Amino acid sequence: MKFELPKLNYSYDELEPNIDAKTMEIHHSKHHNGYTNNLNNAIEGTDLAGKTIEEICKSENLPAAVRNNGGGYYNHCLFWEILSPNGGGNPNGAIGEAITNEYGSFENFKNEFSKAAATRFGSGWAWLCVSDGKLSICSTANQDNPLMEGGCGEVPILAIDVWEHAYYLNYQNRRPDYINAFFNVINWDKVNELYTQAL
Ligand code: MN3
Repeated sequence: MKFELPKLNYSYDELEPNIDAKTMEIHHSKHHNGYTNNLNNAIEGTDLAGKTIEEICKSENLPAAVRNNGGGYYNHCLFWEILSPNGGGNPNGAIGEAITNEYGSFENFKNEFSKAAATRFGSGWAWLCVSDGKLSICSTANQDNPLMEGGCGEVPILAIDVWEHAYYLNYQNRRPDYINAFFNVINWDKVNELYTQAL
């Protein structure tokens, strides 16, 4: 069973003006598609074939091609899922309560998450993770993620891609503006679902 590029729940232009259609098209159909194909090639005939992407990410001593492309596959699958044209606003439900409990207020959470995303040097990701109901924010380099060796080991429920390919066409060097716009398209219902599943 090969990994497949997931279909999006929205069209490429529906996240505008926060994320532009051209960026979405290239990001999904070229970048994510490339990670998917390269992951399939890298695991073919190895004992990683047949494992879930989570199991692969958690495996020790991953070859670089599997780590980079497996991370690229997993990270973007989560990223597309937690975006929505009807997203944004303040989170409700269990995740809303957990954020307020952990960070004092949604604004404070937004500041801390944005700081993690803005200060990740070079290419990488920022994450909101959960472990035993407790939330934490971290960032990783390249296509690494929290499940991998060296990661925090917690379950990711929110992710932002801060590779330049995620924003450069529209925002050029203005990563903070992209991070701010990302908050307008977060699908908090989905994040809440992932949070409650991880409890
Ligand atoms: Mn990307």
